[in-house]
Amino acid sequence: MEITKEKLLGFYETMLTIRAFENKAVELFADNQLPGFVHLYLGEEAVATGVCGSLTDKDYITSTHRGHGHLLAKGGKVDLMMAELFGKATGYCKGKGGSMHIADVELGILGANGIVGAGQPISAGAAFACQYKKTDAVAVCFFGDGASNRGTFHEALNMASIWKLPLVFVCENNMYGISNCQRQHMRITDVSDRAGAYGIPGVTVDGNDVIAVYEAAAAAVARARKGDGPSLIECKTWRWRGHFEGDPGAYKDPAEQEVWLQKDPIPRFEHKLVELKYASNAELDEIKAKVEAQIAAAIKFSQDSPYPGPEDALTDVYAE
Ligand SMILES: Cc1ncc(C[n+]2csc(CCOP(=O)(O)OP(=O)(O)O)c2C)c(N)n1
Repeated sequence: MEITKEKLLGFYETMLTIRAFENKAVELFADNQLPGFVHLYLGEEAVATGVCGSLTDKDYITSTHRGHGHLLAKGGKVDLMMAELFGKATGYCKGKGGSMHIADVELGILGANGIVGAGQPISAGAAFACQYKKTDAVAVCFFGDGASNRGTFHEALNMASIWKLPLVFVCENNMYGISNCQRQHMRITDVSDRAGAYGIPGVTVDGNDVIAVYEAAAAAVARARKGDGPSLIECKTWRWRGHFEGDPGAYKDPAEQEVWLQKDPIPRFEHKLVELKYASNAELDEIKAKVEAQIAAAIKFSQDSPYPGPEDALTDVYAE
């Protein structure tokens, strides 16, 4: 599949943005500047980037409790996202949602979600709406290996399959559900095997290779847009941090962690870009500087923003 230089450099910028956003979130959380729970996406950047790289603004995504990467890759605004993490009134939910409740319907982002597996039926509903209204849009559902054990997963795959919904299920298999390694919570190695039970295509790809993810996603999205129905893509990856910030992740095998750190998706992609002469090291450095400046500005914007007042406690809670 031919991928333009612009698109590849766009992937690079997106992965760097996610990495820089998450690295700063580590520091800010440790410094007590971020209230609430924060689940980080470090190490998984190639999945969101490759998948969202195959979508347009018209398409929909549902996200998870580990959603920053999905939202950034789908075009979520860095300053509004950061302000939401800070609990400030300028954030996406006016500071009342925090990390797990960020949505931007204009961009097709139907929301991060603290309920594991909740995005599966929501994305089926969105895909049904696209099909019913004949809009040519598709929906993508991100979820973890743990969430593929939920009833919502099996119901959503079954309904999407029988109704041929324009839906792509993306399992980011980072090998853990909280402290449970995949080996402890299912008897199969590849979550993609579950697609066969619903008569839809299932494929497993290297989730730390942004091009492999993009190619699989682009094929599944094209199939969905054509009216041929849903697919399941499993992206094998690794969660670098604990389940949430504050969890030291002592249950992980340090040797296994080391192997995965060596497969960091960003240097791997940098190497490819330079080797294929798509970019020089100097051009990549320029993109890095641009991203760092954008994140620094988002942090300043958030720190300078006010908290919501007590008088706002009940606004936007009920529809008026
Ligand atoms: C319905 C429901 N059950 C349990 C939980 C508690 N919980 C939060 S995250 C999580 C594990 C999710 O694992 P996975 O789907 O693999 O996603 P990952 O955290 O690895 O990205 C669980 C069980 C929850 N939030 N919602």
